[in-house]
Amino acid sequence: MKAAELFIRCLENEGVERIFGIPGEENIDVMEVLLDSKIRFITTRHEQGAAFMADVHGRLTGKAGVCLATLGPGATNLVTGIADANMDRAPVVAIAGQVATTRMHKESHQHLDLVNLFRPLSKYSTQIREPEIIPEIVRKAFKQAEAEKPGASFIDFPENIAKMDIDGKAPLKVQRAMAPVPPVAKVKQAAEIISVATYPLIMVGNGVIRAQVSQHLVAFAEKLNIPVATTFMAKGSIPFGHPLCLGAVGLQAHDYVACGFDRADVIICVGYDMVEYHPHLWHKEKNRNIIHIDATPAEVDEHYIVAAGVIGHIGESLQAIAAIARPRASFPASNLRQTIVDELSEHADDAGFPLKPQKIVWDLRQVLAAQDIVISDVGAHKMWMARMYQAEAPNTCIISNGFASMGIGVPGAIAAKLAFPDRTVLTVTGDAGFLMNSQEIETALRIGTPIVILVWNDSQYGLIKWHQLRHFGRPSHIDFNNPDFVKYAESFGAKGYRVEAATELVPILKQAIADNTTVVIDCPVDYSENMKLTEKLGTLVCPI
Ligand SMILES: Cc1ncc(C[n+]2csc(CCOP(=O)(O)OP(=O)(O)O)c2C)c(N)n1
Ligand SMILES: [Mg+2]
Repeated sequence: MKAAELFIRCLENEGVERIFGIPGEENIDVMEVLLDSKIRFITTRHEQGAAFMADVHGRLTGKAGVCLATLGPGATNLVTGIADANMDRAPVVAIAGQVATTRMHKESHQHLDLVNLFRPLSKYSTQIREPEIIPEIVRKAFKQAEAEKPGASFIDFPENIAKMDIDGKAPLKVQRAMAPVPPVAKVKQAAEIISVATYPLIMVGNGVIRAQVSQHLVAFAEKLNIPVATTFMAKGSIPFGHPLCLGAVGLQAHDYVACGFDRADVIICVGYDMVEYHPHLWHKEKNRNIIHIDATPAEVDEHYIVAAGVIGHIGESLQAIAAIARPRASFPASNLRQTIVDELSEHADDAGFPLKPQKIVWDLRQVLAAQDIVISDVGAHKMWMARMYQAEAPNTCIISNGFASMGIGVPGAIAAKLAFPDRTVLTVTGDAGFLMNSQEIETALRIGTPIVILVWNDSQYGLIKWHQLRHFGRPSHIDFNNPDFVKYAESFGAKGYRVEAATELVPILKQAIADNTTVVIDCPVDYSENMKLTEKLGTLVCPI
């Protein structure tokens, strides 16, 4: 068989159902073999779109998303999405074409050293130099991408190798390592610290969602009566409606939930990863007892010196500690939770126009069902979504907060809809982030994935303005003009709606979902609320 065919057989063996990408000259053999494969190729309109689709597929399913590009410029266009996946711990395998091995030693048309380019953006970056190593390379790429902590693998496939004949080789057996049972001594140590704590607090990171151990987390918190805060990327790991849930931490300001950290003497970090929320932001004083419960040892940081590290299967660690730790008699954070809950509905009936961020988030929650999926893009809208969107189940509010790249929203929503066709999928995006990958509207329409794109329109890089006002009191170079988003949507053959009064958002959202096609909603937003929030939090009196 041809090496390109062996390569595709190996991808099939990994359970790959779809590849996102753009064909090129240097991967024509792979594209040809794909015609006879059950793997579906999703042709995108930019390689960055393909990389973000693979990224979101990976984080939603735990199985590596796959994207493909040609050499040189095709591969460089993958970079941002792959870096996002890698730093957000989403499993992805990226594949690029490459020039023939016979012209790599000299200056040569479109040749770029891709293995080195992708090295800092991935866990594993390699080139196929001989056809017989294809089964090992593909297996290793998937194994590395999917193992804790997940991330990106990159494979560079030179065109002359893809054409070679290869006999006697077959895909390798797929094996996944299991997280080990946590050591008893460490479980005991953690349980003792928790038993004598006066105010323990649990902080959950995305690792809990990846390990699919939310039910163990909730049981642990309930058994020991300890309040739970989540990072942006762990939203939904405990249902917001749960009385022990304190919502999400991550705003670089002293938010209500930070009051819990002020009071805490023991902070139990579960599946926590410091790329999500740096410890100096919640542990300046370096005087709390930190318990690290995760699949991998803690990263070194002067603000994250652990009192006990319990390494192994997170669910088993939680069960084992809960079985022997002394439960707390009362839950001291009930006032705090009430304050957080009350704030969410403060603007539920606000008639102001443009719409307040709080009102948009509230209306969205009223319209979407518990299992529906929201993908947030990156900007001020993300901060409001992270802070105020009530996620009731894991992986229902996707926020990139490791690499935090703009442009994930539209392609991410397409990948989510492909993975979960029975759920409504909506992206909340800024007007800037939207235009970074809005070309994928054409992809969504062509492949028939209905998604709703809710654009928060402020004609500005809103988050940057917010930072500038906080630091210097005046904005610098953040204005731009937008196209008419309704006409823009219509020009693709999608639907477009413009919100012209606060009361219109809910009916438009309902209509957009019922339309069952790709829909763009242009929603003007009042970001004067950003600095009001900063001022409010600046003078915050903790309700505990
Ligand atoms: C690819 C990329 N470029 C730049 C940034 C820095 N950045 C973060 S938010 C932001 C502004 C986002 O503007 P918009 O999409 O309109 O959202 P808004 O803040 O207005 O809600 C910028 C420039 C980034 N995170 N990612
Ligand atoms: Mg904006």
